[in-house]
Amino acid sequence: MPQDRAPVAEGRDRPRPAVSVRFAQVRGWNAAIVDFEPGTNLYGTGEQPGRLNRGGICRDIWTTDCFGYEEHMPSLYQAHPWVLAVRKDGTAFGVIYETTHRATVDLRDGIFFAAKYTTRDTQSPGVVILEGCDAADVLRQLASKVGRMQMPPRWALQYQQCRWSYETDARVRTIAEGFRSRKIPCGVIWMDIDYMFGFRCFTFDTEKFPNPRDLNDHLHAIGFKSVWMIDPGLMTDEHYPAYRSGKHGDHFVKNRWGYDYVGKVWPGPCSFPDFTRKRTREWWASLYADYMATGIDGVWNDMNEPAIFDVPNKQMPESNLHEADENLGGRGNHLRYRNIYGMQMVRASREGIQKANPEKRPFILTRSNFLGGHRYAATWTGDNKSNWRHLRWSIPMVLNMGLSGQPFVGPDIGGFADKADATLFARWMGIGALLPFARGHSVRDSVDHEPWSFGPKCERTCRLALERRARMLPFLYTLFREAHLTGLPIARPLFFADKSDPALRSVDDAFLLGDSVLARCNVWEPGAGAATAKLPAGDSAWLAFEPLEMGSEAEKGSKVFDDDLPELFVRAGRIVPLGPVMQFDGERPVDPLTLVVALDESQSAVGELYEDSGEGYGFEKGDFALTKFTARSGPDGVVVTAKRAEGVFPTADRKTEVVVLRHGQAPTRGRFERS
Ligand code: NBV
Repeated sequence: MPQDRAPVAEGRDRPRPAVSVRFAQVRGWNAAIVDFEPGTNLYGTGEQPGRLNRGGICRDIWTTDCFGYEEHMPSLYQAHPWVLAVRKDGTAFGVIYETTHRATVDLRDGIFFAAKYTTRDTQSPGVVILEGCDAADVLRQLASKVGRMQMPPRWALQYQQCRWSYETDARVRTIAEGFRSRKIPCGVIWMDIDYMFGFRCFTFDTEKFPNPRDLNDHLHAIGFKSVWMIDPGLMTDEHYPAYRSGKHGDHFVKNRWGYDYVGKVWPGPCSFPDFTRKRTREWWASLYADYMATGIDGVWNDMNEPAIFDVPNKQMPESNLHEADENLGGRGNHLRYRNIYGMQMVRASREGIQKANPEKRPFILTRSNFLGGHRYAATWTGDNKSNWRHLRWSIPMVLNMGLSGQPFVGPDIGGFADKADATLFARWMGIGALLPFARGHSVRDSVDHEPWSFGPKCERTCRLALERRARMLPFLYTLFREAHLTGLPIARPLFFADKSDPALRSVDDAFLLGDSVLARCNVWEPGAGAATAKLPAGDSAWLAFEPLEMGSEAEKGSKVFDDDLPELFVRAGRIVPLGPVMQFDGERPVDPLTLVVALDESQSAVGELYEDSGEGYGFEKGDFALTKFTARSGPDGVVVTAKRAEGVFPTADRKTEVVVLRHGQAPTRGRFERS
C-alpha cells in the first residue's frame, strides 16, 4: 500500500531540496525511497564498520552485541536512522528516518530505508530532509533538531587506560603507578566488570576491591580519575538490594504474557529495567547515590543493546513489552523500543550521576545508543580486533559517528579482541591519541596491552603520542566547546576543508581536527604502504608541525620524529594553542601557553582558545575565557595579539610564546601582545 506523505524539508532560505521521497510497502515492511541526483556521496549511518564513503552498504538498524565485528555482520551496537548526503557541488542534505523500530538502511542504489512493524501498527515512518549549503551546515541543523553534546569534564579528554579487567585493587594501583614511573601521560583508569560482587551492579567484590573509596582517593592523589562499569541486567536474586527494589517498584521489562522477562547475562538470570518510562529512570538514577559517593568519577554503561547470553542473536524477544511513557509512544513491544533501550539507559544514568554530584559534569561511556544519544554519553566503537583492518576502520568509524551527530567517540586503542604486536600497537596509539575519545582497552586473556607491554621502541612511540595529546589538550578542549555549541564534529573528514575536490570524498587514512589541524596516518602494516593522503587545496595550504618540537617545552629533551606517529599539519592562516606536557590534566597550570602560527599568503593567521575550570557549571554563567588570536607579520617579525572575546575566567599570569611555521624552514619565534 503506497503512502502519500510528503517529506518534511527543513531549513529556511536553503536551496530547494532536489530530493524526493517515495513511500511504499516492501515485503511487509514500510519503506521510504529517497531520490536525488547521481554523483552524491553518502555518509553517516552511525556506527558501521568499513570505509568512510557509505554508498553501497546495506545494514540493519538494530542494536546488536557484535564481539569482534566484521562487515558481513548486519548491525553493530548503535542505531542511527540517518544519512548525510554530499552532492558533487558540495551542497548537502541529511535524511532522518523517523522511527525507533527495527529497520534497514540500504545505500546500494540511492537511499532506501525500511522499517519492520507488527501488523497492528502499520503507520509508515516519516522522513525529514535537512537541506544545507554544505555538510557542516546540515550537521548544525541536525544538532538543533536532536540536541547537542553537553560539555564534558576536561579530564575526560585525556588518554585513559582500560582492560577487561584490572582485576584487583592492587593491580589497578600498579598500572597507575606504571604510567607515573615511566612518565607516560594518562589521566583516567577504568574498572571493568570484575570489580563487582558476583557481577551484581552497584556492588563491589569485598576481596578484590575491599575499599573502593580508598582506591579512588589514592588514584585522585596521583592524578587519576576512575571510571567504573554498570550493566543494565540486574541479577534476579531476592537477596540483592538493587534487584529487590526494582522488583518491588515493578521496574522490569515484561515478556508477552506480562511477567518479568528473565535473560542470562554475567551474573546468571537477570531482569532488565524498562528505561522507557520516567519513573523507572528515576529509580535507576537513585541507585547511583551511594555508588558515586565512593569517589567514582565516571560510569561506563556496557551491554545495553541489551545483550543476553544463550539466545539467538543475543537479543530478548521482539514481543517483549515496554510500558513506555506516552510522550515516547506509550506501551509497545521490544521491536519498537530496542533501538532506544541503550539511549534511555544512559539518560537515566546521567540523571543519577548528575544528582549524586550536582556540582560536576557527568561523564558516561555507552556501548549502545541511538541518533541524538550523544546528549547523554560518549561512546566507543565496540569490540574491535587487534588487526590492521580494524585499525584502518577506526578512523572512518569515528568520522562517520561525527557525521551522525556523535562527536565524542574513539576506538579501543590497540584493538580489543586478539593480540596486538609492537608496530600495530604503536601506530594505533599514534592515531588514537588524536581522536576525540582516547582509551586503550583489551580483552580478558589476551597479552598485556599497556603502552609498555611491547618493548622499548613501542613504549617510546606511545609516550610521544600521549605527550602530543597532552600538549594539544587546550586545542582539543576548544574543539569540544565548539562541538557542544554547534554540533560540528571534532574529528572531520578531509572534504570539510575543500568541498570542491572529489578526491577528498573518500579519504579515510587522514582526518581534520576542527578546521586547523590535519593528521595524515600510516594505517598499513610494515611493507604494505605509507601515508599518502592528498592534502586539501594543495601542500601549500598546510604546514607540517610536530607539537613536541614547538616552543620552550621542546628544549626539555630531544623529541626526535617517529615515523609510527601520524604526520601533523596546521592549516595556513590558523593559530593552534598548545599547553605544556603534563602527566595528567591539572598537574600544573597551562604555563607557558604556546601559540603555533601558520601564516597564510597575506602573512596573517587567526585562532582561538576556550578555557574554563574544566569541571562544573560556572562556564554557563560566564566563568570561562574565549580568547581570539590574530597574527600579523611586520618589520619586527610576527606579532600575535590576543583579545578576550567572551567570559571572565582569569588567565592572565602566564607566559605565552609564539612559534611561527614557514614552509621548508625551521620554526622561528614571534612576539605576543595582549590587546
Ligand atoms: O565487561 C567486559 C566487556 C568489556 O570489556 C567490553 O569493552 C565490552 O564491549 N564487555 C563488552 C562484555 C563482554 C564481551 C565479550
